[in-house]
Amino acid sequence: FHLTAFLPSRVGANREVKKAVEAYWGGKLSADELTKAAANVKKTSWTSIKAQGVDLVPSGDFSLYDHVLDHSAAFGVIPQRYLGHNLSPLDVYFAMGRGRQADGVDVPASEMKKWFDSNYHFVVPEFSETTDFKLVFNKAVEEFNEAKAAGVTTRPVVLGPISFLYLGKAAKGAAAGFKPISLLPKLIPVYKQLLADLKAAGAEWVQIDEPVLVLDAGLDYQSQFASTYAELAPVSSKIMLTTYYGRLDSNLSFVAKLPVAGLHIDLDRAPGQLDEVLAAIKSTHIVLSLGVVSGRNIWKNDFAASIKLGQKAIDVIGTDRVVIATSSSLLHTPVTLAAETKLTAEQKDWFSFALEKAREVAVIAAVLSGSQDAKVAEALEANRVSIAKRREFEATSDDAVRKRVAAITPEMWVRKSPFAVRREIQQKSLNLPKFATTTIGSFPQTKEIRAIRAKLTKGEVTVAEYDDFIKKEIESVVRFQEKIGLDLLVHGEPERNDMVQYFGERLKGFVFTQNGWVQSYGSRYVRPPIVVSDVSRDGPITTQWSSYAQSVTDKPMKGMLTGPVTILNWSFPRADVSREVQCQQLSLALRDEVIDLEKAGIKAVQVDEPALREGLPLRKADWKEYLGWSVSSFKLATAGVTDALQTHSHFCYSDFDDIFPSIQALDADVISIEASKSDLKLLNTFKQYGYSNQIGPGVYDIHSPRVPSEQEIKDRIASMLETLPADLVVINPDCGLKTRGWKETEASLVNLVNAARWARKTYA
Ligand code: THG
Ligand code: ZN
Repeated sequence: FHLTAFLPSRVGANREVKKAVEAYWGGKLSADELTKAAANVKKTSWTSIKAQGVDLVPSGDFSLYDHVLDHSAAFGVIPQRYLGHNLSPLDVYFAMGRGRQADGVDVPASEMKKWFDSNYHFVVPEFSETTDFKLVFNKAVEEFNEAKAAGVTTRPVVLGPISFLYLGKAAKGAAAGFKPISLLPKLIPVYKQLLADLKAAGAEWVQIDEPVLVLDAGLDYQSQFASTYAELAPVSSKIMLTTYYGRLDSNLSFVAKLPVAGLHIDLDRAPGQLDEVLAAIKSTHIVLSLGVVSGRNIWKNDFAASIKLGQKAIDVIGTDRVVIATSSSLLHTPVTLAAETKLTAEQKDWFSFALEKAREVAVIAAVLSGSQDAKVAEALEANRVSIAKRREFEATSDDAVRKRVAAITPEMWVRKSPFAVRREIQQKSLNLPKFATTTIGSFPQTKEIRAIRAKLTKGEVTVAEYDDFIKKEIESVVRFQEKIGLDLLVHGEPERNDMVQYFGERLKGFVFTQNGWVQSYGSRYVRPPIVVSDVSRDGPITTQWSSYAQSVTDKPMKGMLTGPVTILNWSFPRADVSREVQCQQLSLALRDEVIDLEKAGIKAVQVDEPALREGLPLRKADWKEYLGWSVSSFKLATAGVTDALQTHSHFCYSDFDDIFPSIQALDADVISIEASKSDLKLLNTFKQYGYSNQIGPGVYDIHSPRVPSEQEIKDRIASMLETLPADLVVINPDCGLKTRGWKETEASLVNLVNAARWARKTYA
């Protein structure tokens, strides 16, 4: 009887990998020292999962940057632009992830995309008809051996060939109509080699992840799945074909016939699929791995419910064919609750982070297998008590908030006048030039800013001292923007840690961790707030900073808020109330904030919704419902003001083709979108549908330290204007600048302002 927790061994309880990687980039750690730091983290991770009682410990999921990038590097899928610079393989790898601009080398980063419906980004592989694969190194084998040497026999994890190709894109120079999946016949031999080596190294099982199987698109690859796994299975260790984040649905019919030894399903997101999966595999020999412990949230597992699911499976296919697991990789949850000292005992009792989840898997499995000892019985009883207490807490509610949500009417979603009317009124009030320049909101979060915030947390400076520092910082950011000639200014957000955490901390209904870091991309981490009860606002949150910023300049100042959908999608939501209702509660709080900003004399307010797109359900059948409540939540937050207030919104990942009508329906006066890396192709969508409001497609990529030249930006504006009407275009970078240094920020924005001036003359 087996049990597993996909605990990613890549983080370290104290973000050791982040620190080591950044030290390596900064020249403070050698490549060898980086490898050693990584080895320590892996070892700790493997041994600590094993110590929780898990027997199928994963390996191979470690990454210095991103696991999809690891596969690209291992298979030699390296775009030409990263080669020939005399860089070590490690530096080529990092250059692909984050770009490189040093010692005469100047290459931008590869595109990043959101990993399914999560807040994690992967580096998009680039394929063309000339792509050849070779096994440059076998990370799966190396880490299997590494774990073995550390005393842990693991079940290696590899991303499956079909999902790997699915996640990639056609490279710029690829032939017209080229589809990455056409490379499958060339890729299979390399996977065969990888898997055969793994088998030879002694791996009994291998976990092959094919998350594409929870998408509608999975069905397109039906025949490829059959032929690929028919080739892989004979040479491989036993394959645990792994799906997560959703239901197999119509893909189940062919998945159940694949020649694999095991199938993993997500019963957190899709508990309803258990019956049909059992029916489909009953007469096969397939072992079923039940993902009962959520890999996506932080709520304590309800053992009684999980045991019921497990028992149902055992009744149909027998104990020998059942594995208990987390629903997905634990990449999306913090490492351990043990590090949390500020949560109350009551709160702590509601949650499980990755290590605690590993223990939950072990307990559930012990109960189901009948190998229950006193310790397990105790854990079972403790869980019953905890779950009952949480239910009791959930029964309490904030009546004022509930009543306000119940009283929402559709009129509250709409602005007083249509865009064309608002636009004229706003033009008089803001007086912005054609091709107005602005930024997305944040400016570099310098060491000094982080240091003083840390001091405030520790009580080493007073609130007054901190506020003074922030004011000076705001003033200097304002002066900088005036100096280089930006038109619509921002205050730079020095007072904010993270755009979601900041609001969560100032709203009722949330709790926070001290060390609950979750990887966002590369070496960047976030600490998602946790929604635990009804959400409301006590009083203004941002007006003091925005009105201070406005008071030190004659140029218009843009207020800056995080939208309701994004706060919800980047938090851990509560499980007892629908996401729709949680979002409406957030919207009402933000609506009050937007109104307060207008009252304080702010003439433009940006309500960011970068997470709107990623929250889109994985199955098209579920889109309508989500888009219905998410769009109306945004509108509810932004429509409480007069026509004179210019609303802005920002979207980072602009795969909008499918949801265009919803973007239009938001009716923001101005939107800014990430378009610099997607080669502006999405602008065609805007043209095709005739987007009517103002729009600022990012003119350069801020996710890399590289400075775009003035000419590059001019070229971008010129190509933008091939599809967009000049009078709708706003000039801005593609995202906030908080991760950048001042030097590159200044150089880039000067180029941006000059390019906008050029556009004013050229397209007068
Ligand atoms: N906040 C949250 N999620 C996000 C973003 C965000 N997801 C998408 C996108 N933005 C990811 N971008 C970043 C950018 C910077 C950082 C994290 C995610 C970052 N993190 C600091 C670090 O890792 O050093 C820690 C932040 C802190 O000190 O609080 O800089 O903006 N929720
Ligand atoms: Zn962004």
